[in-house]
Amino acid sequence: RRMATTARQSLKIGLIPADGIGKEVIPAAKRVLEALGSDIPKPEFVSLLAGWEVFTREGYALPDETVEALKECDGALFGAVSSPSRRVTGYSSPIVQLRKELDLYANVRPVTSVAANPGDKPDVDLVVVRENTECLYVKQEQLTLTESGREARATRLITERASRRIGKMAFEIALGRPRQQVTIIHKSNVLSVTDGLFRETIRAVPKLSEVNGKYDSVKVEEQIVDSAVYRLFREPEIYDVLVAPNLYGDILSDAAAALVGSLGLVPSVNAGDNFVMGEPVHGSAPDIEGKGIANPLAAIRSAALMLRFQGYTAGADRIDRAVDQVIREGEVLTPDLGGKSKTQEVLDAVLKKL
Ligand code: GGG
Repeated sequence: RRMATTARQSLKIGLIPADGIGKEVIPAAKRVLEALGSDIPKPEFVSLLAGWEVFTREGYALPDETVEALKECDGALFGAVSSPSRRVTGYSSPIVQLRKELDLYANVRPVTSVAANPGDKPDVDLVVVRENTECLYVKQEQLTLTESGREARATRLITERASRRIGKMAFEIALGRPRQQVTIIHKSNVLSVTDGLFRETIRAVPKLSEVNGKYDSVKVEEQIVDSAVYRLFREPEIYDVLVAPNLYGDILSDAAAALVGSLGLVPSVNAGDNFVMGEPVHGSAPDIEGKGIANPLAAIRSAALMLRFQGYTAGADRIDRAVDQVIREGEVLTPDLGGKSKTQEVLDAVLKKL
């Protein structure tokens, strides 16, 4: 999927490392973009703030200046955020808010293993297309006190509009892949109204008049979410593109990362119709923060995926090939992959392969 790119002199990229190891892996991704030379317009970086640490210092997790500056950028890279599990007055997850503010309605998460030889078919090669703006992440939760104790409720929003656009994104991505298959993930045997609408709307996408038969070659399957997780672990090769509501997509893509060795390898982009923000799937990993051993490959691959969405295929291919070579050789790997190398050493190895 490519955004329309006009020939430009420079590429303005907002960098939001946010919390924890985000501050270690985003500079690595920046360094790789800088090393691409003429494969992309000269990158110009804008450092921006967001996250829990900013909140504890300033009282807000997503400064208005960050959102305004992003609107002037051609793309962005986000690191990771450490929201607390308890409710904190005045705090709201900046990544969830950013996706809404910029209408980045799709979170696209390719999960691909590296084949033993270049050109061989990888054992795992799937893409989770996660709806990014709705479901339980609308964060409408209420706590009430009843005669029998506290009662918590959450609203789960599924709209036809959001389901249709994420469906179109999934079909579009499937169209560019050899298997051309979309699996709709839902639980409409229990949640027949919300998941029922999601499933029905996506099934109807290929028949939309404006689609004009474009997706007729794409095979449509569906799977109940719990059985999808089971089959993902037993026979990942059955999947190509999985399209899911926000919460199922979040969980499924982290689970799928286990199939390729580490969460530290899985990239994503938050994509809208006019803007794309790369983001490693992993979180802020406070247990390893500051040790210099965070795996930078997911962030580096997220930079490649951002470029791919922007239409800079040559630059994206170069990064992906370099990362694959480093993984395939297996000599310079961080501890999450069983290695002993530092973030900087992995970055240096990628730069050498570029
Ligand atoms: N880069 C992905 C990431 O930050 N994951 C952690 C996450 O999703 N956190 C949600 C939050 O803290 O608000």
